[in-house]
Amino acid sequence: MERLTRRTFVTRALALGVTGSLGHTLCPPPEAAAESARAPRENQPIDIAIGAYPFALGGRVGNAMAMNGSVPGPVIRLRENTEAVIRVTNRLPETSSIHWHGLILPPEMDGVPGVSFAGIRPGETFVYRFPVRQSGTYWCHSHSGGQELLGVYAPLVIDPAEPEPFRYDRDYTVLLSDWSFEEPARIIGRLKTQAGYYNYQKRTLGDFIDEVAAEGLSAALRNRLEWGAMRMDPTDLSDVTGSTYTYLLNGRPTESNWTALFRPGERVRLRFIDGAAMTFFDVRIPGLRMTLVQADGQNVEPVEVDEFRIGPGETYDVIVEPSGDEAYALFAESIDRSGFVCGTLAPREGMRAPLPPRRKRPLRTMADMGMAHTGMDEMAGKEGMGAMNTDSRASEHGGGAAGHGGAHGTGGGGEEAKPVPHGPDDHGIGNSSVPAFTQSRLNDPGTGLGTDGRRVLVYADLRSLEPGADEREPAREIELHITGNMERYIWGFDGKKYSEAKTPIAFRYGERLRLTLVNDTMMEHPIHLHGMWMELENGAGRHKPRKHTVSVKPAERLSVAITADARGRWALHCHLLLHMDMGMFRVVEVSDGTGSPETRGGRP
Ligand SMILES: [Cu+2]
Repeated sequence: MERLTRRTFVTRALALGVTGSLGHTLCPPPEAAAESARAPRENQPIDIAIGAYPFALGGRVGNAMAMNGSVPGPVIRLRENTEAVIRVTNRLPETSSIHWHGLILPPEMDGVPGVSFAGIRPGETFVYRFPVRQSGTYWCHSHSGGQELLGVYAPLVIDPAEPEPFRYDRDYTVLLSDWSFEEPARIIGRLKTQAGYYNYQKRTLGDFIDEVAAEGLSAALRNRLEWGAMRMDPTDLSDVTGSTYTYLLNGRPTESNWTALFRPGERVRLRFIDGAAMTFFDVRIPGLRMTLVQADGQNVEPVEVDEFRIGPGETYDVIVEPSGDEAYALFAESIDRSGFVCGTLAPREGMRAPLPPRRKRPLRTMADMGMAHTGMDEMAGKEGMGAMNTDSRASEHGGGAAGHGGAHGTGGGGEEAKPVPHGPDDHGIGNSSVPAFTQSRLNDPGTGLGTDGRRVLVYADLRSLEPGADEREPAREIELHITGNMERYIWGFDGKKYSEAKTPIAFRYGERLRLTLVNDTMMEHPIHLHGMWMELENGAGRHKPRKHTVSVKPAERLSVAITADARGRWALHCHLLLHMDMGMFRVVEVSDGTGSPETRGGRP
């Protein structure tokens, strides 16, 4: 069997007229699909090779790893209600794997070494074979060591069997990621030695003088002392920042201007994927409203937004209607404002929109610190309280948010959300800070967003288009605390790294349960569950949005309902790659009966 080289798949993609201006797409039926009316053949295998790859960027060449010789790998395009057959050959000198992020499939096809399969040894080919029972925008990536960080990731698009409930004239995948010339182990080493190593944006003496001028000496001092007492820095928004990262859009930096073409008046679907190892992005297209139609591949009631924050692992599909002979910036800024990547939406190649002005680095707020009750009033107004201004924002914009923005529930499944005091367990050495209170932040666009008049997506906006299939109220609740010790750079759940967790988290097959995630840390964590959907309890009633990755804000408490409908062992982890690697990882075991599945742990 011929392995697809870059040239052959570019040629095929062009022949098919498929997406992306680079156009490298892997479809199962390249020949059959040319006669587009025909249903794709089911067993036409897709071939993927994972190998070392020299990645050129800004005059330097890095040692990347890649799928079929490109970062990201080619778009993999499947069709709902077919069987996927994907042959993955490992040409690296180490064990590798591909995980199909967001796909519901048998556990042995999920691709997590040590959890549900052995991994793919050097030189071996592993054949993934699974029924495709869903549609939408997803992605795939290696689940072995730092391979994902080094480039082993690709968009995955599943075309639906039935027509979609929205219309568009063309679509593009827009995969955002981060690239560093530093080796993953070196980055971890630096973070272990000095937590704020990559934070070059610390508050300076000049900032302090400004604060004294604005607030008076005692307020400025008190503010510094509070942060100092927690050994935290309010400018710490990301572990790894633009000081080492170049941010990429479909593998391209801003300078190379990745461009999506449109004809004026067309409806363009943009499939945004955050495939970064460590970066949350704030995404906007100045001059265009975006109509969000899917979240994590699932149809949602359309929401109009100017901007959305996307965490590693999440996907959002939006439709835009550019008009005129004008270029628009596809602008994705890192959460800490230390960098950005910009592509272009234009009627012709070679055009470029002006770069939007950069925004100020935000500071963490009292809500981020979990001091919701005690210090909120005095801090409001000086730190740009995200949580405080969302109500005015929602009513100002009306429509989407106002309709359902007020009714959010969490933890108690729809009861009025109140800040919840942290329990007596401080989770030990694995957890360096314990917020006094955690609370729902489903109406909060997040640190640094929501104060400039833009309509920013909040989780409370998301409503599944179809009502959920399982109407049962969860019969039990599992509370899991997201914990970390930034100084030692260890991360975990309930104060324990994965290596210290004695047993898997046990789900009973068929049960309906509530997983409540409590973020004790001062960072956002995108929590990803394999094998089953998480239905976000955001006040949408039967229309809870289904997500595979849920971003939990600092000092936030949120709940998801889960139907444990997939037997086997599944990963549950933070999708910040270094957090996962440093211990924020668990195995969930779904089994029959009432017994807890003891001591069958295993390392990924
Ligand atoms: Cu994390």
